[in-house]
Amino acid sequence: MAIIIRGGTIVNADQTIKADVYCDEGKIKAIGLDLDVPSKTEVIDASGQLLMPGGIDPHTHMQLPFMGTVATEDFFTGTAAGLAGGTTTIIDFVIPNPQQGLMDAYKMWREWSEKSCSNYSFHVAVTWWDDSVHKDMGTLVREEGVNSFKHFMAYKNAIMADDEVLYNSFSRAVDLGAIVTAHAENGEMVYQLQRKLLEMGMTGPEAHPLSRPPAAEGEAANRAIRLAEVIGVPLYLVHVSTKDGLDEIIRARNAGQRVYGEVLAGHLLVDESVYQNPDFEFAAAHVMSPPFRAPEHQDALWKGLQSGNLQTTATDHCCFCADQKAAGKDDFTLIPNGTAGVEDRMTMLWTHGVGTGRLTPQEFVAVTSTNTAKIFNIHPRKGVIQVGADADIVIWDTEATKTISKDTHHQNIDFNIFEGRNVKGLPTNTICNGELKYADGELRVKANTGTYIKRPAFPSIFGALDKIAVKNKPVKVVR
Ligand code: DUC
Ligand code: ZN
Ligand code: ZN
Repeated sequence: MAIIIRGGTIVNADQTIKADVYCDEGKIKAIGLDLDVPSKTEVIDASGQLLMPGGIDPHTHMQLPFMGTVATEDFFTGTAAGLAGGTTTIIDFVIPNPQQGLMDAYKMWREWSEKSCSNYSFHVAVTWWDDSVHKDMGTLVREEGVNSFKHFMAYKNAIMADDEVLYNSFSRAVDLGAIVTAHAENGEMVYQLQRKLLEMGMTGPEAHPLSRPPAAEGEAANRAIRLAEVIGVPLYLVHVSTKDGLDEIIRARNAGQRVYGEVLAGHLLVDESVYQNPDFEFAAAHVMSPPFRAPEHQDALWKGLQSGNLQTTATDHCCFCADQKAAGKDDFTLIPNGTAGVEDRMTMLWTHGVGTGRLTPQEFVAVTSTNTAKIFNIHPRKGVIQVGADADIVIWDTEATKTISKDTHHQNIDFNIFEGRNVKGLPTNTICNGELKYADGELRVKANTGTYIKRPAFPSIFGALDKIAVKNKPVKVVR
């Protein structure tokens, strides 16, 4: 059914205007004051509220098989929880096991994700290399709308990509017009530190951050950036958690390199003291990689977001419950890594970003939606409220408050890293592809109603990059 949203103020990343929005057939069809619409149109009164582009979380892991178990949040419950928090699109990850074909893994994830109830898309991880991977990357870009490839520089003996894989994959991506992304932690350093800490008898979750020091991120960020520089491929670093990683991004951006950085709501708002908690369940519930950090890193991350050196916010939503975390009771390296947040990202960013004056409402829209849409080439279909865009809209009550809790959240996990936090600024209605999917505290969702979003390759960017790469072309000296 067509919807008209009346009385609200539209906040896009580039302008704020008071206007009604008419949506039909999944699209925004008209914007203006006192619009005339067909009589059967559903009317939503948004007086006194903001209308913002639906949130895009570029980093989730629904039902991920990982570390001997499977994440509890599936594509239905996870996309529903996202909608309850104002997020209308997730970009999840296909992660092939080493030696598993990329297309095989991609098909598996597409099957699992059919139960989604919002928009969803996939980055595909390159975890190993041979000719079939080279070929499958081409098929994914040309036929399946995958324009981003992920590289785990950590998780040695599992999904870690070494420099050879990184080099091959980055080179293939640049030829295809795709962007590369990386989880930047030096996997060898982490592995050796884990062994050493265990030998020292440090078996609890307090050892987790010690095994993944900021230098591990700084080194890997620099390595990925330098490889991308030489190859000429745009690079997106996921979950930047340290000043060390951020400084590498700033250096590269100042040198004119196309490098982007993502920050997690969790890294901005939870600090490393959680690992000192004497309660194993509490500390283990916070085990994710990279770990939560000391406050000086959090300050740097906020500044990175404010300055535009970090462009996007995400969650790395990856749910493991207490019984799963218990696998690492006697060995912290066996605690499944992951924490939740897809439902809370927008309100936590609003409360601590806009509510504190760090971000303007327009900047909030940029870092929760628009920038991600642009970086991953789905703008202006997504990330903006304008005629012709998909009707993904969150209606936002800046005065609404709640206290976050695992007892009331929609996420399928028995813990919330933001438990007890008071937030101000919440979605009252979430419209996804023109359908009202969340209204006044109630989800109105059905499984298998989501939309897979294809993301085209970047021809124009690569024209420019080719020209830059020419600079590095060898010139044979004639003797
Ligand atoms: N980090 C996590 O904490 N979980 C999933 C994968 C990752 O890189
Ligand atoms: Zn990661
Ligand atoms: Zn992740």
